[in-house]
Amino acid sequence: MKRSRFLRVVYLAGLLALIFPSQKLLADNGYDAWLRYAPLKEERAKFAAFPSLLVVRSDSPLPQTSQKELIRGVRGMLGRELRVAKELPKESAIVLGTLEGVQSIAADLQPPKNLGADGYWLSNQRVNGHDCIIIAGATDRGILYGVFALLRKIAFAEDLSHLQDAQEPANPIRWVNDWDNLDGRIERGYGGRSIFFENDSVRADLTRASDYARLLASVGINGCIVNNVNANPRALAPDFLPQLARIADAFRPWGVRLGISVDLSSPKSLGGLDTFDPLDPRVQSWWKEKADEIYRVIPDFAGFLVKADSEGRPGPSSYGRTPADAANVVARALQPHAGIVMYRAFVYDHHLDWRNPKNDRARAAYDIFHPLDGKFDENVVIQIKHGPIDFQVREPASPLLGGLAKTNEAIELQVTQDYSGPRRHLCFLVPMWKETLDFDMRTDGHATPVKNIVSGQVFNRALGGFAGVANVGLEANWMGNPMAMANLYGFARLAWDPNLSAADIASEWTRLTFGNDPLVDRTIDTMLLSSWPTYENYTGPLGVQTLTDILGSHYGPGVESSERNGWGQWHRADHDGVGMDRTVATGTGYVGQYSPEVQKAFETLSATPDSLLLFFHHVPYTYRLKSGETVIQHIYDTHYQGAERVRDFVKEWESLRGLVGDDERYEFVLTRLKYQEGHAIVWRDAVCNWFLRVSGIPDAKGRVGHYPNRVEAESMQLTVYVPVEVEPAENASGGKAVACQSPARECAASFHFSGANGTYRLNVQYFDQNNGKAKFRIFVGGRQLDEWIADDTLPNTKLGADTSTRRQISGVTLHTGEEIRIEGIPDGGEVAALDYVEIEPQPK
Ligand code: GCW
Repeated sequence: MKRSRFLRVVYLAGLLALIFPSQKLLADNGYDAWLRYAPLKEERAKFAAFPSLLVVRSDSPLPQTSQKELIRGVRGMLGRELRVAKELPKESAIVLGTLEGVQSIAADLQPPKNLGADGYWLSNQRVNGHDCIIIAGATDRGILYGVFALLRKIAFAEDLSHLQDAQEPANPIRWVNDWDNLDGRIERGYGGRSIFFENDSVRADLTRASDYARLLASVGINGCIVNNVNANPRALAPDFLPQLARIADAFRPWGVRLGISVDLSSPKSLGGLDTFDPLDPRVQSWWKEKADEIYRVIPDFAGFLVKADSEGRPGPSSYGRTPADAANVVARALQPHAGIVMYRAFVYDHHLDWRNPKNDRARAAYDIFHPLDGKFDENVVIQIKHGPIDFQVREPASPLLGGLAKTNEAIELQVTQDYSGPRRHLCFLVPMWKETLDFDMRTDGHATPVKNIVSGQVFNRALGGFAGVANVGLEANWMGNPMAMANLYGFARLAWDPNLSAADIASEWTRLTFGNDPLVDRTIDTMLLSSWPTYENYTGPLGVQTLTDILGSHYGPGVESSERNGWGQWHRADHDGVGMDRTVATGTGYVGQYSPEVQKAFETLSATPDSLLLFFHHVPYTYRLKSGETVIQHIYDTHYQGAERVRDFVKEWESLRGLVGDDERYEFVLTRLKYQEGHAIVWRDAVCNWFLRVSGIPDAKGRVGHYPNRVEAESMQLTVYVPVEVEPAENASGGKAVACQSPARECAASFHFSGANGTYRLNVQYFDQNNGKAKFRIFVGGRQLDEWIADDTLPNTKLGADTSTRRQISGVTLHTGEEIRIEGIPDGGEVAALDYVEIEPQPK
């Protein structure tokens, strides 16, 4: 840029800053997530005595990263520029290094003894007569974690005058898994395309990969599997490994080690052998040579993640071998290099005969892996999904978590909201994870909560920990919704310390993301903490699981999609009752996989908690819960309560206008919450109507099937629009919609308002397919009220619950008899379909 132009730009920027308040210029697209380092305001005064000098001796990469990060954070939050020195000066300072390192600078320091790997010590000490802040790490990684911990304390405006905080992670393995395909798509990813891959190669620009590693490091994550568990053998190809090495280089300054998912058939499909039988010596040498090749280019390679014999993936069963045979062969190849194998316990038959009431997918992991306990090598870790099925909205803790006393374990949690309202529904999963982590397996009759088993503590295992399926993408806010980042933050914080409470994690995240205003903190925390039970309420309560379309997007309702097929996610609802009988006495025997004490909690109807009733038992709809309510009425009520609660989320968020730092995130989240408000109603109606039809038992409160404020599109006066059936019927109001099908260029639906004169809110329920951008216009008494384009990217091309959405038009004055007319202009495959218009008195 020429100098004169540069000056013009600077001048213009200055002028803009004068005209617009600074907040407007600080638009936030969510990229910085919880690392915003937003300037502290009046709280800055608390840091008047904060040192201006930073003493660092080590030139190695992590201390260097730590130094830069500290300078960056302090600059952002306190507006101070730290100076750096190698020797202790005659003024107060921050001293940063390993435990030995800081002692070599200040010999009198007494750091805590036996600080575990990756632990840190933050402390306020007098050194040479000056107040100093010590940031010491048990390892280089610990230094970095200490820096991030101190920066968090500054962001929370904590008093640092009595700083004394020694922490070490509860779990050695704190990894994320990203299900990125090498072509750039992400399986169950909702934040855009891969930050690592495009066109079967590693991206040229890995800025996002290194920024991701920074985010991860800030909350203690130390490993990342970068490709889909449904692995492409190309991940191990000779020309691909140097490309992977570039990602490892981007991660390394942040202490994050790279690992990859591997396809167990690679010796055959990639290596050209005629077998991948793990017990064939040629296969064994293939893995050894491959491991050596990897470590030549990635010396700190973390290891492999394996999905085998699962959902069509190749595995040892092809040769009559066990998961232990397979895991050990791969593990022995990695062992000389200190690499590990994470072998997933998500192994099951997806062609189960649904007619056999004894069949049960929930049994699979335990049935397969428990007999192999003790047969796995020391560098194998069995990675176990937290529940026995598949990241459902409510599952009991997987019995396998308590069933491996002589084997390393890690718990797999799903950060990406696959079954929990991908990117659009607020669903903070930490409270759900906490329930599993705190669940007491009563192994050998002792208190053995899951968190202490997976950490290795209960059975004295050297390895263990957490794996979180993150699936971040190229969109600016990483996960498609800034609120979804609370799950990534929470996952990592739990991996570090599973004893943290959900409330504390929520509050930490909120304050780092939106600032320290107590009203903002309280409001957002309340929303977060109630969001999972709310989602459960309007999707599938009582442990029946998420009644979503399990065969497709896992998004909208698909109550019957789980039934009469081999996938084994059955709820077995029929005319008489609902639920899976998993008892030992009369059911699938799944309950018998738990320790005797836990069995007692689930085997009988009277002992089983309502929240898991239908997971363990098949009961008639008239069965009375502990609350005294019948099952069917509970299903109706919770769906109404859930949808109602989302309405409150919108109001609660609206109360924060102007308080959450910037407008961009505020508006983004508001749009999402309003969408969720409408979609929760789609869920409510679909599930309630399905149960009404199947059970034949009406809602005692008269709501289900009666919608007095609605005018169905198919009953309006239609011009060119035609009524169409929606499949399944419960996924549209009245089972029908109206569509403007080609070759029509424009359609209209109209009716006359029959209510009293007044001010109303109009909810236009329409369908936004992802194969076009239809236009809508709405007129009242001939005057155009609103127009919009259906250009959202909902996950379906068809009319149904995935694409059903609403336009809310508030404050509309209506007169009795006035004509309301909606025009639809189709586009591409999108047919400008309408479901209904609901006219409700304008809410206060
Ligand atoms: O729930 C299923 C998902 C698959 C996923 C699988 C797994 C990666 O539908 O998309 O595949 O779980 O966890 O392996």
